[in-house]
Amino acid sequence: MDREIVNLIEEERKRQNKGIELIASENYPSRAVISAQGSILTDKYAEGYPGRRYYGGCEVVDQVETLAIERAKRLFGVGYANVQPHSGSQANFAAYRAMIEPGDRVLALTLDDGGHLTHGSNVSFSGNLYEFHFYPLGEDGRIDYDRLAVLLDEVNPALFLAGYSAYPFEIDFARMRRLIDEHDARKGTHTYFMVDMAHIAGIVASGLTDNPCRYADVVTSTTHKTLRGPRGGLILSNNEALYKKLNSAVFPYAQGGPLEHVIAGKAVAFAEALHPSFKAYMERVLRNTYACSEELEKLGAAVSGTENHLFLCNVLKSYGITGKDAQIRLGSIGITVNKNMLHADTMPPSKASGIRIGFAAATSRGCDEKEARAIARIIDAALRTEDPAKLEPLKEEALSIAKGWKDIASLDYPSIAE
Ligand code: DSN
Repeated sequence: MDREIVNLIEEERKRQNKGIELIASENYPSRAVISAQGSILTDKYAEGYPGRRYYGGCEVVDQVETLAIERAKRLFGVGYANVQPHSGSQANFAAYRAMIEPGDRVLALTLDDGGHLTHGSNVSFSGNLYEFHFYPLGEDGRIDYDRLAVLLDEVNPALFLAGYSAYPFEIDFARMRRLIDEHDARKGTHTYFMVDMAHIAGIVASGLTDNPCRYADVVTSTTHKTLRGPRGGLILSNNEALYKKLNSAVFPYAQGGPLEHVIAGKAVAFAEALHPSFKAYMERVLRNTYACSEELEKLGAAVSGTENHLFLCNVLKSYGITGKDAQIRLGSIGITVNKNMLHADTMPPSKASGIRIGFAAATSRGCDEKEARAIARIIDAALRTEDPAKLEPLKEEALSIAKGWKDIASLDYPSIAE
């Protein structure tokens, strides 16, 4: 046994259990997911797809991957699912490859407003391979659909991209589809529509928000955020003309051997998300997020408001400290958040004016609305003081809330596979 690593895993388990996790992109998968992911399926090479592999001995992993594909298709109501992407970034890489050529124009959300590195940042492949143009949020922090219509005509992109990392409101995918169709009709063009639903995949799966697969040519996702599976990526589509292109964009273009142990974890998570109790979990996530946001607002904080699992708080405006300092202060009392750029932020990304707060993880451990409101009061009090004597009781209160929740290594969720 590798004592050093075992000890570090134990240390991390204690850290996760001890505190309150509010990073909006994190969650706690079930023991069933972790056990599938930590299984001997990691031993098997299986380049290719079920029934069409480059190695012998794939009879069993073919069944694993087929189960994952079929469950993903059922969960999201699509004709095509590729469960092989190792991450959301690789899913996006393959999705672009299937639809557009290097140098093509893409219209995506401004990165500071909540886009992702793979949505056109110059430090990622996306900004290098493609010509990204950006749409900003409106002054109210929401998507300005009228401006989108204008920008579609101005930029004339080959691909329009929606789906964000820090957007707290519902996205009107149907309206985006209409805008793209109207633009194409006006200009005699064809624009692909892609949605990266990594953050909201669990909300989509539970039917609590509109399903982008109904409107987009390709939908990419991660499997670990609100969806609560293993770390990994996913590509979905109802555009039959793209199925083969998407497969070959993942393998052999972007990746070699699929991680069948992770794919098994994805299959387990999809079966859990297909269980009716998953919707109740997502409803609790939304209620907790709203409760925390509302309580902070009552206390005078400048929050974005929320219609999903996350919200933003302008800590510079509310408390006169940067997002970075707020992240450090809250970390010191056992609450983990991340600093976040805000619309038209005047701070550099390394400091940022805001923090992002999400409740997918805390809710998995048992957080309720009363606790979400108590957490808001602790956050507000902690961001108003630097005095260690005042922070200490807040830390005790935060840790005692987390102590009442389930141990992260003992989480089991109902599944349709049982
Ligand atoms: N790192 C993820 C997030 O925190 O939103 C995006 O990939």
